[in-house]
Amino acid sequence: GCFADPERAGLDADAVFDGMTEHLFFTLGKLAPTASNHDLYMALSYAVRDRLMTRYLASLEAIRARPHKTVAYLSAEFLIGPQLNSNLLNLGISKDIAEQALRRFRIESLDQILEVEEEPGLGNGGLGRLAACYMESLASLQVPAIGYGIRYEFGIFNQLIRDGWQVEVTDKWLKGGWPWELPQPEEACFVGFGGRTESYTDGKGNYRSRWIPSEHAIGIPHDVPVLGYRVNTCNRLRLWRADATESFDFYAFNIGDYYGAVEEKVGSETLSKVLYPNDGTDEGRRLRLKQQHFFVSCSLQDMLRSLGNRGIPIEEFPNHWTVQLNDTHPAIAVAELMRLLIDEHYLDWDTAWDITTRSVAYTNHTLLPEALEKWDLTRFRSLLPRHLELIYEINRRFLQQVRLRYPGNDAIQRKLSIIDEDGGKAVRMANLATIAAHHVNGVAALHSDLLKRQLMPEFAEIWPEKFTNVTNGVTPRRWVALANPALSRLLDEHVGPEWITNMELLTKLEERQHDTAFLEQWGATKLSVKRKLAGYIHRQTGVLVDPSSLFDVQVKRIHEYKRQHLNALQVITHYLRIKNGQAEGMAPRTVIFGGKAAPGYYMAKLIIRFINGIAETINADPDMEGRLRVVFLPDYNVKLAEQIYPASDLSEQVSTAGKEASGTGNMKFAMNGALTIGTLDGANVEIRERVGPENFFLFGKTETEIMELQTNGYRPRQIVETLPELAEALRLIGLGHFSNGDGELFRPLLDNLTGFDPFFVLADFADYLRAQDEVNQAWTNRKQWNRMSLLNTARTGFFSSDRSIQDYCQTIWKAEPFPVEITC
Ligand code: DL6
Repeated sequence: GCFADPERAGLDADAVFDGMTEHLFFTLGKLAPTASNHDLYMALSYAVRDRLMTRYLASLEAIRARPHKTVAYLSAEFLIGPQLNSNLLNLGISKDIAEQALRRFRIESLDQILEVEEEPGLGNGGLGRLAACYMESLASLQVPAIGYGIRYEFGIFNQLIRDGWQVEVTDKWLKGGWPWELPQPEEACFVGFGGRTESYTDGKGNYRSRWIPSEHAIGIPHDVPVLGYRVNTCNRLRLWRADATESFDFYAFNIGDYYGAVEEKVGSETLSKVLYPNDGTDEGRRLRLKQQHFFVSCSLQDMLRSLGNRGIPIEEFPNHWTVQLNDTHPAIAVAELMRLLIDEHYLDWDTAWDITTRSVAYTNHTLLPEALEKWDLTRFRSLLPRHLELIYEINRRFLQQVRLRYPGNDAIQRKLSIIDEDGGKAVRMANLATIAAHHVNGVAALHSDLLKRQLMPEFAEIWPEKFTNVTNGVTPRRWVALANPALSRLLDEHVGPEWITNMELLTKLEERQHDTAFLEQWGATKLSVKRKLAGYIHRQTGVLVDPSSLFDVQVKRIHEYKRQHLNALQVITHYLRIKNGQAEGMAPRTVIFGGKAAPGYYMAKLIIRFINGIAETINADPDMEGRLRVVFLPDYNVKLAEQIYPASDLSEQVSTAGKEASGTGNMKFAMNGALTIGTLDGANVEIRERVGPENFFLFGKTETEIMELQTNGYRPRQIVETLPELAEALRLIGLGHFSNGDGELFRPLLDNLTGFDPFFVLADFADYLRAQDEVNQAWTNRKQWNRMSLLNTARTGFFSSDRSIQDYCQTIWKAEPFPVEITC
């Protein structure tokens, strides 16, 4: 069939201009002469969206006409970032073409329009952003896929800094209208909650169970097209918005209970209201479980329906869908798929279990015990009574196997059981996911290894073939081509434009590692990008920074295990060396921090206050002029990240070994030519292996050494006694030097560090200072630095999400590319 409306498919400037003109008038009801930048952003976005539609519909039609296995990526978070520029790039509408069209509306640069775009903050951090990179790579590799998630009305909060403290502000990302979604009310799904279960005998005399929910919600899909890079494949992100089933409960309304009548409506609509702002902690809120079941149930119903619509027998499910659980947030899928197959499609247990276990795979993203989801049993039962019955049966059958394998070993049974019987009873979602999944993977080599050895040794013994690793990756389209056009031009020239879909080609850069002129060009390119960031820093914070100083950057969620406070302590030492005249040969530095703290995480918020206190003191001190600057950039998000990674010289990846599952920021920095100062944690290990140990500043205890320290008794106070620079830094903090004389403000942080230091900040401090001195040395030989920087870019092709997706396709999903043809 023909999908192209040639009028609306043209990619040249005239066609884009015509599209904009039409949308401005007919879609937005605006006249060109009075259109605001936001109007023009909307008009350009609609014009671009028109150009996605040909590919989007052709992709849907291709799958309908010729069934092919589709990846269903289930994730509570998709941190997709701004859409306009990415769609322009992937379509092949250059900046120049877009600007030719915009100039006819008196707009000189595309950046003016990109600036007004609101980004949907539908994720907390790494996990959500990974899902977005994977969706982009799936489309670019022409693998049919749907990302299933929630269309939160309010995404991750916006962060303001007031008096040095984080203040959270509601993220109203939809307020100006969001042009990238296509609501599909006709494909709505019903989801039940609460109520009870009952047994009955069906017409054939079979004994069955069913669920009578007490409450319902409707999920309305909102589809966001995800176009691959210069291909016809345009997949979608299907985000569910919760609606009430009835506007009013008419019975309650008639008896005069007006407020009671609107209660259920309001209750159902709050379901997709807000993203929980947690990263690395599990608050175990009832509404969160409700959200999870809501989007998972809608998504599975949608998958089953698509088989039905195409006349494919339900037993074929695993050949048409491969369902990836992005962490345990969608793990209820195991029980819900069983319920749908048994209760609603009348399959027997064994068939249903066979279908489920052949379809579902699980990715673990954290070993932190506080981040492993557990649901209080009573709460779980009251919300999902039928699911609990099914989970009990899954567990009973599984524990029978365990009993055969480990006769009389009660401890192993208790440990592997889906039901946690210690203390308050709870449902362990990671155990449920692991038992049902055909593959369980970690997200970096070290993490996958620790997953097997520490978190799940018994599961790994029972099912060694189930456990595997897929090291994370990031999309080079967004994180190099879009974010760093200056570097991209250089790569195009010296490697050829194919690097963008084949990052391994970047090794060709190594030929230039001794070419002085090229290294100078490399350094000049970085400097040009740093100038732009310096301008942004000045506009945002009022702090003037020198673009030729070393940009030393730590951006990520604020968490004790990520150790922003270790970095902050190092900054104080640097400051003291300058003050004490011991800073000879220390190069000027600009230390940049950014990141949000979970609103309920007191210590993380205090760390933000701490960094801002240090920044204030240092930036106000005339002795620091031209030598040291510290900035905390508020509201770290995808848009800001796109400005920061390309402008960084040094990437701070200083988490306690064994705590960061992978990290993905570390990859974005290295690709953009920043050198890493880091521990042997997460994907740092693999980055170092690839870029070469001589191009990486390693410090800190290994995961094994940390464990030993923990077992043998760790006394942080003793460390302070042996390190005068550290003692002096802590003493000044205690005196209120960084808090306007208030010696109490950072007391909890000091007590934490000198008392327990749960993340071994002080244990790694001396070695961190040593590595920072090495950084300083290396920076003074700029040619050598540029060479190291070039080698980082040249050797980090492995960390393209294209490689990760190819790994998933081959080892876990058994999914293949399915090129889409457009016939006219
Ligand atoms: O896999 C994506 C990302 C990793 O890069 C991070 O290392 C990891 O912390 C993050 N995990 C989560 C889950 N909750 N926690 N913590 O966000 O996943």
